[in-house]
Amino acid sequence: MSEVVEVQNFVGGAWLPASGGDLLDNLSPANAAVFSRIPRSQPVDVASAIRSAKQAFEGPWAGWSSNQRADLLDAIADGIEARLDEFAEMESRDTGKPISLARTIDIPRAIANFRFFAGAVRHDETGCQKMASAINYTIRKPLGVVALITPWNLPLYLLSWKTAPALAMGNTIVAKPSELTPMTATMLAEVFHEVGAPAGIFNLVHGLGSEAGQALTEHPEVAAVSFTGGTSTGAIVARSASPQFKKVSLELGGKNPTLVFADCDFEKAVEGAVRAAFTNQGEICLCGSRVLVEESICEKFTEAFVARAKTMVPGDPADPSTRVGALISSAHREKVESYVALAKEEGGTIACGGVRPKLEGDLAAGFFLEPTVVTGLATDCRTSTEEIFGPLVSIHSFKNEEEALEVANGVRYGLSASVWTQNLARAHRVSEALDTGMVWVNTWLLRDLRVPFGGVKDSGVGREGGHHSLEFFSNAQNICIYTGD
Ligand code: TXE
Repeated sequence: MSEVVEVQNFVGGAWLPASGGDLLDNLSPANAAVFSRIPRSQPVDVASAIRSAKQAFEGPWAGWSSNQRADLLDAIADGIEARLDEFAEMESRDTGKPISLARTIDIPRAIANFRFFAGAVRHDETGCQKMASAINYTIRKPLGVVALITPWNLPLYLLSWKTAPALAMGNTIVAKPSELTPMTATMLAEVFHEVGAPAGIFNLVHGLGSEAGQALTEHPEVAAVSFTGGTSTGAIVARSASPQFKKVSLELGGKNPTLVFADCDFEKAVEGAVRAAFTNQGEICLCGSRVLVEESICEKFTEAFVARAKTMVPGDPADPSTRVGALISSAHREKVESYVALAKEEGGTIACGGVRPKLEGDLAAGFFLEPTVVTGLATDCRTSTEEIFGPLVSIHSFKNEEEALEVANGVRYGLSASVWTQNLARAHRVSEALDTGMVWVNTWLLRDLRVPFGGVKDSGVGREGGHHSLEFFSNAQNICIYTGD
């Protein structure tokens, strides 16, 4: 048995337990074993982290130039990179995701986020509007203390996506990672400590969403809340932050369609649709969980899709050859399984998966579920329209473009979509008609960090990425100077 690690909060540059001393168990999804304990922070702990962040905001940090802040972000990136394997192993252990994914996507992307925003703020510019008798120019000012609340599916990736632009613009941070995946956030705090970052610019408070998270969003000294998580939690966050007119960015759920037209490159479309469905066990808000296929190729496509899904056998996340790992928790696996049962009640056929794989040894206790494909469902039933956030997709056929769009847009979510066609005019037409914040054509999850990231409808409010993030984490101030008639 490996030792259970006790993690602490990082406040004002020091490691501290929660004031009441209460701890929460943190499990490894691959074997259900407790491997760390985290502070169950209370509002008083959150208040003390906010105080530290406020002091840091008003201290020497306020005088740092954007170049100095960019240098710090680069040093953080270097610090993570120097421990890349350790970060990847921890992320895989904490989330149940395959180590190959953590090593090639999650951690490299976290490093890239710090480097990207270092570059972005170094090259940031402002405009000047000249009038006959005056000149206007705009400066951007930091907001103050910002709250970053992040989920369990891409822990370091999403925390770094918010931390880097927040610091780049001169804010100070109180971060609350998901209580289910506290480890790489703690390692990030270690890196801040190692590189000698000013105390209090990055504070980390562990605990439950309803306690520590809620206290953070409600606190009057928090100027902005950047939240990624479930749609219903997003509504709670908006309710507590809005009365105080805090800036709020909400990146929420999705039920993203993959639209496959008969004129697609068939092999590439199958491969892309399977990747969109099951990457990270389907636990990414961008996953394509509804596959809509043109009638004339639907049967052939479904056969190929199912054949490929069957090759995605869940296995030990620590094994470099594993492509599908464990779900985040027992409760989450039960939620996904409840949709397997619901799909059957709603008249669907389970074409593959839907059951727990049989794994040996410790892994037998892990939260694994086989990639699941459901056919024969109505497009408006609950399974076809609600966010499941796991390895379960439904395949539906459509007759024409109009029907495809009606189904694609017929849900409360509007985060992303992917379109598979070789007809250029259709690619443009369909993309524009989709009610989503992002569309991929003949690809999926190809990301340029400059482009706007975010959704419409119940998928959220606001955009992250490039200058969108820099604008969110700052207030514009226009200065108009009278130059004479
Ligand atoms: O997320 P929560 P959960 C979806 C997915 C999943 C569902 C629930 O469908 O099944 O959400 O997952 C903190 N005030 N996504 O319950 O609750 C919480 O501690 C302030 C989509 O794990 O949204 C955590 O740090 N904070 C998604 C963060 O919010 C609160 C990723 C997210 O947790 C809080 C994850 C409160 N009252 C789940 N309550 C995506 N869009 O990528 C909780 N939190």
